[in-house]
Amino acid sequence: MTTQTITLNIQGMTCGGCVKSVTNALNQVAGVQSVDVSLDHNNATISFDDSQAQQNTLKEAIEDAGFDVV
Ligand code: 9UX
Repeated sequence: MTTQTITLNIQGMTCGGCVKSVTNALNQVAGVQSVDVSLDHNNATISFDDSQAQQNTLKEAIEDAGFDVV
């Protein structure tokens, strides 16, 4: 297994509750090892096992939580 770290830019987060929603959504994806969501930077930095998750899986989890990945 290989750990990959990516940063995705997110549109639509306006408060700490949004940060929590995105963080929870990402943590529920199989293979995700760590999540750091920033309201100031409008992004999420995610480390994941690339045999279990893909960039697109992570993007979809964020979108399902109600936010846009840009
Ligand atoms: Mo804050 Mo975000 O009250 O969906 S949680 S705006």
